[in-house]
Amino acid sequence: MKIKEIKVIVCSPGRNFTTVKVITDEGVYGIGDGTVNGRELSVASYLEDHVAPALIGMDPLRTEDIWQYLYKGAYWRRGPITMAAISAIDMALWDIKAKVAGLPLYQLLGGRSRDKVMVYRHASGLEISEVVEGVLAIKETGVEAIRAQVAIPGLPPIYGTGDSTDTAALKGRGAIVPHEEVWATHKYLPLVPKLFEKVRDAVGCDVHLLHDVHHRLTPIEAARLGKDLEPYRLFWLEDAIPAELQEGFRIIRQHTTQPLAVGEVFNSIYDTHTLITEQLIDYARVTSTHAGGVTGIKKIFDLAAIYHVKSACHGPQDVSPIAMGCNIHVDVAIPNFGIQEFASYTEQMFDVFKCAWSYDRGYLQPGEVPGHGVDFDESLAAKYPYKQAYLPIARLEDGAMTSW
Ligand code: EZ4
Ligand code: CO
Repeated sequence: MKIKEIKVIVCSPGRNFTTVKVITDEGVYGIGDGTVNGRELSVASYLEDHVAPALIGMDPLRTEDIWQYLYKGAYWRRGPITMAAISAIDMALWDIKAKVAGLPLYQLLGGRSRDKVMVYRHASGLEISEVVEGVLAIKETGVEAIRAQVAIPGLPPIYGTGDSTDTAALKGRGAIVPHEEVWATHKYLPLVPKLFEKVRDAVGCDVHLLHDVHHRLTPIEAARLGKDLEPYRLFWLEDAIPAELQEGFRIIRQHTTQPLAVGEVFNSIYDTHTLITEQLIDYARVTSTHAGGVTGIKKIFDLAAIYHVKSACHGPQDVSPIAMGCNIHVDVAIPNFGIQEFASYTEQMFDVFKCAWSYDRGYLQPGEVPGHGVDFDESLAAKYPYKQAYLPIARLEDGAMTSW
């Protein structure tokens, strides 16, 4: 079997997605996700200009060797664009391999370790009361784990609490630029414990509660927040600090028993290995699109398993339904699964990405069809061309960029 053609498609059925289709000379094909929110075209160029030409004629079943070839062969190892390109190809190759084997992907990863995959879903709002209502409404649908976020009073809604996510503003000179929002740590820090006091009161102890800081604190501020949240027994505190400096987690760990999660922006095992081997975190949030595909996250979670660190794949809408499918296959197979983030997708997205995986009352199933089970409707995708869009940028109240 040989790789005959590689197609790269950027489409926007409500959000931008970079999708790859690897076609073999025997007609079997695989698809993969290389979406990097705000940089979708860069991954497409990387794949079209540098990856696709090199892979034509290769044996698509040499999944590990092709991963190593792309990773080491680039000379410039790691980085979000390179790793998203490798991730997309890797997912497509695992899809092909599992289709050839006639098995759902999870069977090639060791088979099932569990019957179902627990998710967490998102509740947010401008006021604490609105968030409490949201949490209760989600609980009603059978969900057992819920992330709660609230806006800072007196400031415009921040990322993750209102509509600011993924907005782009049109500047005077006609360029589309990221929306800018305002951040104030001293207003945020006392607010979050108040939010969780109310939420915990409303839902009781059966529901797992989570919170995402989106990398906006220093280690000592995060330590303070962790201590303040301890009475509410959160499942985790996510992305408490930016983690380029992994040592920062040592400071948080010295002060609080609050479980910690990090890793949605990580793209390799080297971003996580200090955090894992020093047991500075409890959940690794790497996802198949950004950390090297199925091959990449399997290596990270296998390392994590021996250090009591669990998996928690990133799963917002900008991780495409293809990557979500791959994540679910890994989730169901590994022994140290923790939880799966699940933002679900719009109907328009589900029309373009046909999924064998399914969601029901707080749990996901990978589906039983050969491959990873997600297919891509190319002709429908062509009706939704790329639309320039960005994640928001945060500035302090005095207009400065943040210190983190
Ligand atoms: O910031 O998907 O945990 N989930 C998140 C998401 C991410 C965006 C980045 O593209 O933090 O909202
Ligand atoms: Co997050």
